[in-house]
Amino acid sequence: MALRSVAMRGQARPSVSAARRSAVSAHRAVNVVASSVADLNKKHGIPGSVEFKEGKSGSPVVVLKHACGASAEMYLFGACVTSWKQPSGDEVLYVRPDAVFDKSKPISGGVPHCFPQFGPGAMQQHGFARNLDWAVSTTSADPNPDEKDPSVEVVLTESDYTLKMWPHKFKAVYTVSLHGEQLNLQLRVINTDDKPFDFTAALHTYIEVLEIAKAKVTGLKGLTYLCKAVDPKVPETKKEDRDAVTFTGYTDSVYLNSPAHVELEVGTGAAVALDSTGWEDTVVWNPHLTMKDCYQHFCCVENAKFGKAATVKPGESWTATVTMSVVDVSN
Ligand code: TA6
Repeated sequence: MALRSVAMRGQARPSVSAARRSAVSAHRAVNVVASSVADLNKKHGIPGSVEFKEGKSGSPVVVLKHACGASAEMYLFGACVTSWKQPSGDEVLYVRPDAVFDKSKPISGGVPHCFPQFGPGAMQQHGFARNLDWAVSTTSADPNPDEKDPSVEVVLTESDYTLKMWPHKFKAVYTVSLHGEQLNLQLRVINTDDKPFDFTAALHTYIEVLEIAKAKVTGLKGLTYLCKAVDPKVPETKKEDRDAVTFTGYTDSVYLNSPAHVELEVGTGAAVALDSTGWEDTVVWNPHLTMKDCYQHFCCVENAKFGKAATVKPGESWTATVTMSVVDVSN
């Protein structure tokens, strides 16, 4: 079931349903790569809150369940969040019909990572983080309404494969948690090397819309943006003069220095709000007729660090967060 029904019932709300919580309290910190779902559950599972299962093509998935009824799922391959459901069962994210889960390529949908390069460049498109297995380091949950919620932390570090593309030692720590109905995503990149490094990055978030002609992105008026619609390697610089960005053709725009709060209206009276820190830019992408069978059903609104690359000195880190909430914009 899609998000489309949320606002129709007038149930969209950004707040936490604290009264219905009864989560199991636990906290585990183990830095071991578990090889099977059973091992993952034994080492990191918190019954009722954080559970592991076999996803498509047998690929391990971590499932977060909040006592309010919200849930999220993330494949460890690519640390790709592929599902975020409201207590009503409405799905917020979108996974493309051509997505594959056998690790032969990145998962096309949900929230794939672009790291340590966003877009085309010296290495493969969008870097390597989306096509590698991330390791579970910590899971937690807490019964207290205003404290911790179901959460999983996964890590990615350098390997021979990454060093060939990007000659730097690093630790990327990604924390996914549910705060009631909200989805919280935090990425921390630590320089474990002895020289500074630069990177660009994004969370390439696919959100389901009722139909693309009804979708609107607000909060971007007045911003300078890089229009990549003609040639992504040679973007045109433009100024956004629309109150709301709408979709009438192929759209691939990087809005520079965007505000912390951006909303995507999905066409039903509901919107997905993205409140971020650390991510300085916002990318809006819809493939239009280049993906005839699915472009009508989603829009990507991506928190990015692209206009100015992040620079991290040895022993230091860079952190960015986004909180995603469903809000009612029907009035
Ligand atoms: O974020 C927008 C974008 O960079 C587009 O240029 C388009 O290529 C899209 O990502 C999808 O990239 P992918 O490599 O996942 O097909």
